Amino acid sequence: MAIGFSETSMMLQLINQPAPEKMFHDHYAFYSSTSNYMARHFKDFADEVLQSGYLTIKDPFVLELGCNDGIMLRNFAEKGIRHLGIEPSLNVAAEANKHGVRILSEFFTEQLAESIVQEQGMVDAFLAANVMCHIPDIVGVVKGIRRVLKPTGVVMFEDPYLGDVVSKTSYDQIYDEHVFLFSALSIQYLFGLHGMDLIDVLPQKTHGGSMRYVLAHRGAYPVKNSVTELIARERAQGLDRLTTFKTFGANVEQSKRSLLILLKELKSQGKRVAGYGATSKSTTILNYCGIGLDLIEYISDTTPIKQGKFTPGMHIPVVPYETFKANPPDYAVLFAWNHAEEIMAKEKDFISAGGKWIVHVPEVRVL
Ligand code: JHZ
Repeated sequence: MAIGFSETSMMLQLINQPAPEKMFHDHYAFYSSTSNYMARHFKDFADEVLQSGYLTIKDPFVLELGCNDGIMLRNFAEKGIRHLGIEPSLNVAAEANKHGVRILSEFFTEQLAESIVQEQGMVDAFLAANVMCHIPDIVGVVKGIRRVLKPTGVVMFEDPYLGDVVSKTSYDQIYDEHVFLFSALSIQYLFGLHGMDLIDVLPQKTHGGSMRYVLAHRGAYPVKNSVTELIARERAQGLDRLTTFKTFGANVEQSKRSLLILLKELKSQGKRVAGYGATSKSTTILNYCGIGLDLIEYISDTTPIKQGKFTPGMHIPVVPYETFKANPPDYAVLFAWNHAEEIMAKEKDFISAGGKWIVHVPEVRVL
């Protein structure tokens, strides 16, 4: 897997982009609701949309792209607000449906936007979380948004933030589903080409550092200072220059070396090491660093659909959480490092029994 950067669009992206049908189908492995923190986050996101002042007071219509198991839209459904979730992965969409969420199981395109407008009208808010960066035909999506969004409507979407990936060397955010890693610079450029303004930016703690972007049709709303300030910070960080990503590449190699030295040292001391959280991110670390069963004996994960399977490429068994509880290792690599707070609070027994955590962000260390 290789990434490329354009100094014109200021976009960082995968060179080879996988077909969406290969990633999003009827046995999609990630259920958004596996973390309590994320459930709270999306309830807050829904409340912020409702209180934002951007929605029409009479019968607002909210659309969410890639609504997964309905973790956000259920908050609108419960309040009787007109909504629609677009979710091509049938298994997670079925879960959303159980929570009273209205679903269309298709990929979002300009044509689909047209039929939504014809059949259900234009939307006040177009929402997405950890979805926009997954879509190779991002231009098709932006064109669809332009069609479906009311003249006074807003787009609010969030994704892992490139500024955090660079500053924390969290290279595990680069994997097949993450076709792009966005910044305010690249989003402003992309939507600007299609007559839309970036009007606000709101940093989020989720996924190890995310950014929520707020966009509207050109001139519909004033651009907030937050945008001007973040763009200036991004230029200062060098997110508009190729050299920054060359340095990032060198930091990634250093991170790989440190992790391998640590794991091999623990192995030579006869310590047992397992992984915690069979995240998408872990696939990048395992394959890039060449970490297999010789260094990690299993990875524990609470998601039933992942259990009993093997990690892509390195074939480490993914086991139920109960295995971790019954047979804890000496060291656990925290592949779900973005959920550290929630996990540390839950795993006090592991620590008091002498267990230790290994994290690789922002640098490799034992906690
Ligand atoms: P988590 C996924 O990435 C895939 P991942 C996707 N491409 C994306 O963009 C983001 O999410 C949004 C487990 N777990 O959130 C559950 C425990 O076992 O870091 C999950 O499998 N115990 C859509 O996979 C995994 O860890 C726990 O206590 O990198 C966490 O995955 C907790 C809290 C989680 O996202």
